[in-house]
Amino acid sequence: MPITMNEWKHVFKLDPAKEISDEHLEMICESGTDAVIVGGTDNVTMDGVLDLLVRIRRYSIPCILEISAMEAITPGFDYYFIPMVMNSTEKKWMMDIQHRAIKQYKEWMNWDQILMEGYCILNEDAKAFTHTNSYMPDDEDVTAYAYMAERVFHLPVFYMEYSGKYGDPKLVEQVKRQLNNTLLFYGGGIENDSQAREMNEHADVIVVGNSIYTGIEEAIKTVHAVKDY
Ligand code: 1GP
Repeated sequence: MPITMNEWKHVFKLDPAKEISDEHLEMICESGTDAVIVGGTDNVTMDGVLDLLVRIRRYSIPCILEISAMEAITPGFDYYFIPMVMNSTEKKWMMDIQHRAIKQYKEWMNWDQILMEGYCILNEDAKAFTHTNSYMPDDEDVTAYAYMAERVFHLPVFYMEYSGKYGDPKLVEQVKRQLNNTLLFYGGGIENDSQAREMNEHADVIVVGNSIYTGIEEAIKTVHAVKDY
């Protein structure tokens, strides 16, 4: 794992299928956040990914591609995150697409740059939830997935994904108690500094996505809410 990731607290996630102005992108990249992730579920194209990569590269911020579509993988990012959806009902999303990617690209894969994420998708209305045929786990299921992510699969990241919905801070706290080495990422519905602080109490890293597009000023404040200056 890249050493500095242990110190991260906040990342922004940009969707390559959505428009962002140069002005807003500059606000994101110069906000003091720890990294920018490029990732989305629908309409992720090579053009959209490359456009963001080139524009983010004007800044010194670490830039990560979260891989959701094989056809949109490109070199040039600092890191590549590969989700394994633990609460999918289909083995495909936990194992098979990763297997296919490794079979095809293993000669070119630099494992210093690649991190696997144990994903648990917790919003039934999220596109990723239906796309991956996930089921809604109860709290005990979720904590068991977190435990498995660390103890069975030794994954560097366990990601509680509420995409589009603010989640349950008590469950985030319970999940954190399962983890000693695996980092806990929380993403979903963070729109302001108090939500950012609440989730950051237990999650190692909070991910702010949608509010970049719906309320940039408030979204920027989430950085200062969780980072010490
Ligand atoms: C989405 O977890 C991220 O993958 C962030 O969620 O878009 O709801 O902020 P939001």
